[in-house]
Amino acid sequence: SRCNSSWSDNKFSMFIHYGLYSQLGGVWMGKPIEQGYSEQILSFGVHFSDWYEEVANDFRPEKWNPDSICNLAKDAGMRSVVMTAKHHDGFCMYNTSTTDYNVVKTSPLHRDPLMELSKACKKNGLNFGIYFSLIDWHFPAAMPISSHNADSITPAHHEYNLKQVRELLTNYGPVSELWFDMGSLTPEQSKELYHLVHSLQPECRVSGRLGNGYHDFSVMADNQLPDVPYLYPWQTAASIYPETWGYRSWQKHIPIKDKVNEKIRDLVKVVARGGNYLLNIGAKGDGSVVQYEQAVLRGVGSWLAFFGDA
Ligand code: FUL
Repeated sequence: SRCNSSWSDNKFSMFIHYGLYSQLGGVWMGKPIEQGYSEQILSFGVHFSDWYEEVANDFRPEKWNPDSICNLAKDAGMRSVVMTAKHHDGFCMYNTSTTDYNVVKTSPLHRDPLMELSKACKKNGLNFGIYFSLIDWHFPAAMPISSHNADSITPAHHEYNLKQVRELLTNYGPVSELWFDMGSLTPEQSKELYHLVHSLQPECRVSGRLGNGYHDFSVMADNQLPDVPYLYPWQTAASIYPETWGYRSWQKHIPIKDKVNEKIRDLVKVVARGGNYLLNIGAKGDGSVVQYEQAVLRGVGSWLAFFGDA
């Protein structure tokens, strides 16, 4: 597959996990849920109960401010921003005609966080990318759920994914990367999605987690840092704390300077081996960014501005 130099130039990028789970912040029925990542609380804490849907009634992205998020990314020395359009919980953070289970429909504000971010990225000269979960714990035809992940993608679920990906690549401007995650697809399903992406946006880079070898760049395991260089385009996606990607209200923090040093070291390790480093923030339910995470990103950015001639 072709190598897009602009994607390879995105050495350091921002990942954003923002969805219904952000509203829960890792707490269910007053109890901190320690098992699993907080963005997967539907599986580990709520145990697939329909009650999770009701979280949508309280979900209001009133402090979602894509311009300030873009400023934070730029302060950090990042060149692109990749946001969760749909995570495993199936809740769409964008305007879709495929389901009413989407933020524009359910939230009283009727805002489209993904659209606002896409526009802000354009305005701020940043590339804009989209995370899309291939598994969906809400779509009925994706059932039964045999474990916390689906073992396969049913034909109806695949059609649903195709429709959603088509919307995302038609309505949200230029997308630098489509970060497919976690599917157990047949080779035909992977191939069809891969070609759909390129037919709609030839420059969009497809992540390795689409499966079956259909990708433009490979993705390491979560938070994995390789010891050797790779020539093929690749990326490490990392979270600020390995325990979670989604916002966790009870997360413990080590001193900021230690966390900044850790992330600078990881960034250098990845970039020196030829990879791209995608560092995550977990927005709160109202869309605001955790102070600690802002400080960490700005700390890395100050170091880059001082030492790096990026
Ligand atoms: C994983 C997902 O299962 C996590 O929830 C998270 O989104 C991470 C970036 O990818 O595979």
